[in-house]
Amino acid sequence: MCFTPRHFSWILFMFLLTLQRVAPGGEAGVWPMPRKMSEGSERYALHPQGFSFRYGRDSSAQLGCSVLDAAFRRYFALCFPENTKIFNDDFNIVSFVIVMLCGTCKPKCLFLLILQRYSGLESFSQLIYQDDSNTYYINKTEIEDFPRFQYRGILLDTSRHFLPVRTILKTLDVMAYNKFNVLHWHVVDDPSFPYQSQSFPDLSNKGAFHPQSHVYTQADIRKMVSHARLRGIRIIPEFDSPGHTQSWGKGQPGLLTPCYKGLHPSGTFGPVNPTLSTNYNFMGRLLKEVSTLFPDPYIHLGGDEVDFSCWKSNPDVRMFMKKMGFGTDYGKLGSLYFKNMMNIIETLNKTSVVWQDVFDYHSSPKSLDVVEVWKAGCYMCEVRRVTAAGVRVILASPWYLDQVLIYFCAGSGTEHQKRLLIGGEVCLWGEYVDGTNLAPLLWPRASAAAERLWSDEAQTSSVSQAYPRLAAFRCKLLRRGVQAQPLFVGHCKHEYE
Ligand code: CP6
Repeated sequence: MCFTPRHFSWILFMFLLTLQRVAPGGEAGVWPMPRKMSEGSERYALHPQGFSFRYGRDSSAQLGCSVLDAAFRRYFALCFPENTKIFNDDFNIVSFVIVMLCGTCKPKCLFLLILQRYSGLESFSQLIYQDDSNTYYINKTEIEDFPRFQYRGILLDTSRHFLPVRTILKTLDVMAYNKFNVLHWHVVDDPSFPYQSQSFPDLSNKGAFHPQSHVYTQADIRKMVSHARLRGIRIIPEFDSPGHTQSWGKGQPGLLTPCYKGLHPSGTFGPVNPTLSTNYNFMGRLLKEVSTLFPDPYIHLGGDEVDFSCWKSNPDVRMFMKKMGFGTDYGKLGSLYFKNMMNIIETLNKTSVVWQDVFDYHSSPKSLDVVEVWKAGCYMCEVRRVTAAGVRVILASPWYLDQVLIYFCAGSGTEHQKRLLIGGEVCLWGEYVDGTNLAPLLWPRASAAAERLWSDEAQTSSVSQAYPRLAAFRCKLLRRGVQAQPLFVGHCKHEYE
């Protein structure tokens, strides 16, 4: 049996420690805070040469489970940053064993027990520290853990600026350190279309900042999806429409609505023209390609900030409105567009996510699958409105990183409504972000949201108690080569090099 990232079952990790006890003195701690953690004062020395992660005899996962085999290798290097070249898979080395679903232990063993859905390795790695002679230690610790929300995301925007593939891969690594499990990839938008489509190569040939150097090839995307999967992260692509589509128009003539000034076309274009069946055929073919490349069941359709004024100006659109009996309610035209888009998504056996705008202008909002709430103001009011309609919600409002408001009052409405709030995400929009500043903008600020999404609300609502823990976690990020920005005055034992 093996894991799939979406089906991490309850796993019992047991770390059997058989080394001699030494004096206490750790700087341990796990971010985001586990549900239950009791850290003993006895510490145990760890020797990389004599350490290995193992599958227990009774473990349901065994060697050959590629996700875990790869995780053991990565976490060995993360646990012992100065000994990354060593990796023991020689079964004669007797040292530490990860036993999954194992009930037996030799006498004199010590247990570090971590019970959670996944990422026990991450928690384990954060507990290891070094003394001044660089010996590795871990304190006797018991952890019981599971996430508060199933959806813990980060939005990256690759249209305002191109983000190099290696930057995205590195971000996926750091997301895993924070137990984030969704990358919401806002791939395309007005400024550029960096997705290289097999069926419609002109979209990126004409719509990307550069047709070769500033595009994501199908191979690039497969690499990202696989890198994410190994870390328990889903990638949800967003192809935002009908607004935010200026870059699409360059490679797909006829897609966008020609805007009019009086009786004549003004030469500018507005949202996707919702009156043409050819446009839905195009969208169907594009999204079919996208759905085979991204295995995740969700596809984000966007739908935010649709400016109706261009539709209003266009005589063909006005005639269509008349024919459909929509009057002057352009929300009905938006609804029609989304009904057609969601039919496409349904035939692809996918679930669609839309921005809250669609819920607000849609004539049958109950038919939506998942709504992402992003506007400021009383966003919990909006969450209640959406969940009252029986629709699932992802909350982004409190975590716009240009206006950080970290603490939100969850648990609003009936028990059923609470269950419909499936999680939240940090949005890092790309207007002022590229490969040079992404890491310090994200980390450790997104780490604060990670804790709201993972940990028990009551245990983690004090900013003053979170501060020293977050400062310590930020030092651990530096130690792993992440350019996380400082919280305030202070130092780390290992500064960024
Ligand atoms: N781009 C797209 C954006 C934003 C949205 N959609 C946005 C709006 C307001 C703020 C930040 C970002 N840049 N496509 C809204 C979801 Cl404050």
